[in-house]
Amino acid sequence: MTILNILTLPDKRLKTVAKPVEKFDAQLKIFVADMLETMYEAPGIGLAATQVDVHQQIVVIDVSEEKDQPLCLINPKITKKEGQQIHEEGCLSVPDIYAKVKRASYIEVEAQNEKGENISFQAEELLAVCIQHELDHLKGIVFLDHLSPLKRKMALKKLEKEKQAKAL
Ligand code: K2U
Ligand code: ZN
Repeated sequence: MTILNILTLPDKRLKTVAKPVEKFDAQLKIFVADMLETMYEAPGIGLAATQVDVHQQIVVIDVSEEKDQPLCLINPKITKKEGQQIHEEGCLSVPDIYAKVKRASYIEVEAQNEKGENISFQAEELLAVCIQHELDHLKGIVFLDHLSPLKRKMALKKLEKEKQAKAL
């Protein structure tokens, strides 16, 4: 398996809108395995294909304590949103930047798994936050886009400073 390169802001490829997956073949299964390995190694609790410069509607998630409950969502759609929750979010594509984001507290999801089988389920709390965060990536949206213009500008400035400091 392969650790994939994760794009970071201000890379404009993160703004790409992902296309639906049509072929559920061995190559897709290998790519999903590489995404999971990349996510666990980062470490993170979610990863969207957009973040590794593959613009297809694929996300992997694992919010379990033991990191042994991987979830792969292909061509995912949120079919119902209810309530509100505010959660401190980070992002593997926006390193070392954290901000509070308001999202739905309860969602219903329809997707396909890596075999192409239809799945549907409900999610709350951190799983709901993570799914909304990852499905944003498939639309070319990062969590900073939910912040006020001033907070987003401050976050991007901090990100730039940290990148410059790392480059020294
Ligand atoms: O998309 C990503 O970069 C993965 C995020 C997913 C995520 C962000 C915020 C809240 C829930 C999920 C990474 O896992 S960032 C690392 C992280 C892990 C746990 C909580 C917050 C941030
Ligand atoms: Zn992210």
